[in-house]
Amino acid sequence: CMEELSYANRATLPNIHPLASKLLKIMEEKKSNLSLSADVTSSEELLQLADSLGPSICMLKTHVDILKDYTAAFSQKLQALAEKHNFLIFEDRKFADIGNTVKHQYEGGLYQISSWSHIVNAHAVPGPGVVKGLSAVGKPLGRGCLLIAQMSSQGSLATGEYTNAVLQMAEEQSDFVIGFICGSKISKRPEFIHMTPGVQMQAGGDVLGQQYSTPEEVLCNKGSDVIIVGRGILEAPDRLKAAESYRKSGWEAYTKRLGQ
Ligand code: 6AU
Repeated sequence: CMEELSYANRATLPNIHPLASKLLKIMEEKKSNLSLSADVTSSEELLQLADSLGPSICMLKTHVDILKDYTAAFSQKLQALAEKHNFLIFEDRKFADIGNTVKHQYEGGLYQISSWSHIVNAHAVPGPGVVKGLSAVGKPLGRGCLLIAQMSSQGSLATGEYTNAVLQMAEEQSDFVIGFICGSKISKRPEFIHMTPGVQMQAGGDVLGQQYSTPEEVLCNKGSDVIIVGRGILEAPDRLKAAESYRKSGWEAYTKRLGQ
């Protein structure tokens, strides 16, 4: 565990992206570095989750393309809940095409993601054009993007030189890129937010290659900022109780890292 700037201090850095600043302030206010990965297939269930777990989280991550009943009205209701409980929405779309195509995928189609999601993510495989395309749509709306620098799954190819190239790409477009999906802290720039999926109370994995680390390991030892938790909460007998216990573990690990 190493000493460093608090979330609150990072929120006021002169070069911080306004959306990154907003997220860091929410984290400090709610004492939460927990993002719920709301991987359910019914809109009603997702809205119920957002309303009941909203007070415990700093961000709600969606995969809207797994909903069997998505409507524009759903996205409006989700935005209202984000306002009510003060969390950001992150659509985990993992854009990975040429700039011109991702522009359409981000703005248009059935989901019109840019109209309701504060944050999206992208693979760096296509090169900087993927970020340029997303930025053309999202920047005027005050949106932000996370680049996938590492993955939690077994055998991931996003390692080493690839991860370094992602870092470079983020630095070159820091007016839209606010941070990374990664397993550990990879950038020294405190303006970037590190977010880590593959988190459960017990290390382990699933049968399809997912690999889990604990909140303590991710936030304290690996130096990441946000834990993204799906099944650790969704499969618990009491989801609210589970979310609160991840929030508490996450906050304790963070304060330990700060040396408080
Ligand atoms: O906690 P889980 O395993 O139930 O869910 C993890 C969530 C899923 C994945 O699509 C996502 O996190 N994810 C991502 C993201 C957020 O981009 C990257 C990655 O490397 N691993 C991963 O699990 O919704």
